[in-house]
Amino acid sequence: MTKKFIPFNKAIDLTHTEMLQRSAEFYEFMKSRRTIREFSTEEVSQEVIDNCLKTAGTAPSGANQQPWHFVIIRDSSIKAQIREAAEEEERNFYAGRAGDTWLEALEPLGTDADKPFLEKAPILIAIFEQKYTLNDQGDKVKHYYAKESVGIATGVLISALHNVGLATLTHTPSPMNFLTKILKRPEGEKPFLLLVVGYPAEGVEVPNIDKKKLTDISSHF
Ligand code: IYR
Repeated sequence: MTKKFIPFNKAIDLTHTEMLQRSAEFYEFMKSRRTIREFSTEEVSQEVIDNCLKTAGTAPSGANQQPWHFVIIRDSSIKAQIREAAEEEERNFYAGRAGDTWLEALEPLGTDADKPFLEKAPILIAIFEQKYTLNDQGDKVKHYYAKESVGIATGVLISALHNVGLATLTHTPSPMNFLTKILKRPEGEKPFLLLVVGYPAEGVEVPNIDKKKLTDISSHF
């Protein structure tokens, strides 16, 4: 019989000094991640992507239900369909659906309805939230905290990709139901995010924006 509980093996054991150094180094490294919107066409190894996906799959999830599915898209005709559908939504968004306040908030990012990166980048990863799955009898099995769980897994994936020098763009055309159709995903799954993955284009620039200070993002009791 398989045991219900097994010993926990701590991965690392560090002194305070080592912890301090490692945490500072990781902060510096993660701070260097930037969302970019221009990609090179250089291909990315599937073995590397597989390791990053497996890393994302280690994320904690509600009742360990792992309510995520990642669709890796390299096919140019699928990318073209996604671009066409996304740009249609984005044109509506920028032409009025967003409203003035939202567009003002986006102004520093310099975004618009054109999304050439959806065809140019070597890989798109469509991330789906499994709100429920169907068991063998066809009954719905509800997933708990699905959105939180897939959000955590996506964060881990972005970090894993950054860890190997790949650039990412978190793209959320709204609504994104077209992804369900184009990618033929089953009922119970909802598109969560479209992650654009690749190497940055030569000379790409990023918005001159800051992160909030520690004192602005944290407090103590
Ligand atoms: N989805 C649109 C608009 C957009 C919205 C947010 I919030 C952003 O942080 C960036 C863009 C687009 O991709 O252009």
